[in-house]
Amino acid sequence: MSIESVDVSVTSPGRNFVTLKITTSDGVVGWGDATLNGRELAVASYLSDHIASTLIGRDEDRIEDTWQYLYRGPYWRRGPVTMAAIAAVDMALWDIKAKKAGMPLYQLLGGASRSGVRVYAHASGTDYQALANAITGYQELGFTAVRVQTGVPGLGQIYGVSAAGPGVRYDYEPAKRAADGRAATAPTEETWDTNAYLAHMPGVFDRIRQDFGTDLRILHDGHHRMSPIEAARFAKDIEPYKLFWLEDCTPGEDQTALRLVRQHSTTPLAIGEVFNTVYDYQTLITERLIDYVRSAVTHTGGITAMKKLLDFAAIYGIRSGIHGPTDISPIGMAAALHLDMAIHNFGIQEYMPHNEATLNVFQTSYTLDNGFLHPGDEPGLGVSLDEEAAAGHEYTKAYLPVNRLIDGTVHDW
Ligand code: KDG
Ligand code: MG
Repeated sequence: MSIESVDVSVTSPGRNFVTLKITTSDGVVGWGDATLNGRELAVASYLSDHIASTLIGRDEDRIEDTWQYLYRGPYWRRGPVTMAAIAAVDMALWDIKAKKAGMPLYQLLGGASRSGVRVYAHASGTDYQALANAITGYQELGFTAVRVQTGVPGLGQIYGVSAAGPGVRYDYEPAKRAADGRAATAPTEETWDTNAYLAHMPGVFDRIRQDFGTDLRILHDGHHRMSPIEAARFAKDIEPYKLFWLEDCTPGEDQTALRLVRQHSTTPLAIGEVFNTVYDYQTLITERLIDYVRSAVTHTGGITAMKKLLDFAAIYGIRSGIHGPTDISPIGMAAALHLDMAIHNFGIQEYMPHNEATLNVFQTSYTLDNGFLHPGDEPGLGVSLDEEAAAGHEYTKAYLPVNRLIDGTVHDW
């Protein structure tokens, strides 16, 4: 049998998603996620203009060979656009293989290493009380781990904080359309002050520990905004609050920055949502500078590449913390859950539920039970796209925000 057709679709049920559909000559369909937030059409073009025709007639079972063909073959390697495109093909081929085997994908990856996947939810609030309400709401739903982000006095809208009213925040979405819901023409801009942030956050963690005790797993995302020495001091300052992890404390491309943070603190570190290959982690893993790998299956070359990356991390005692915001489609989320189930060095999985419109377009079979997700036992990934429903949501350009310091200097967002 062979690959008969390769179709790319872009749909926007509240936010944009790029989906790849591969159909074999005997009619088996595989789905892949190629969504790259704010740069969706670049990946869609890479897939439809450069990759699709090269796949027709290939043996769908040769997943490793196809991965190498797409990675080494074109000479130009790595980067988020290329690796998201490869990831989508890889997911679709694993989906097909598992469907042909009549098994959920995690069985092909070695079978279940656990009964469910512990997830962390996103709690945020513009002030402490709103944040505390959100944490309580998640606890009432059975979650045992929350990522906490809160407003900083003196700053307006900042990364990770939902502007919605009190209660559980399921709705944080950083990619912005225009105010009237139509296509944006440029990113919104936010203002940032690292000093104010560093002064404010330790007190927030202190209050959370006082109010919620020691059992709650607390995660926090620095979103690449600190210099190495600022991050080292911050990680040391928050040590008493025993975070599950501090994520992305420094800019991702500077691997050796984390040496300094490590020298000064035992706060566990997570990084990698903007990484695309194992090479982005080479120093971090071999020098044991991190505790959690944060890559998205969608942005790091798919299941084939992620399995190798996580096995490499396992040798150094480093665990998984796969990226799972709403800009990973339900297909990418399912791919993460199958890996999470199968690998030994699972740490935690990020979970930001998709909105109703998205879940009307993608049929999912994963289930949430008391803070644990399970990918379900349907053959394959267990997710598909309703193409008719998807066609009703036209692509609408949206951008991630740009961040500036108070004096106007462009800073990492
Ligand atoms: O597209 C960017 C988002 O996925 C990212 O900002 C979310 O940092 C993020 C996280 O940890 O989920
Ligand atoms: Mg993050």
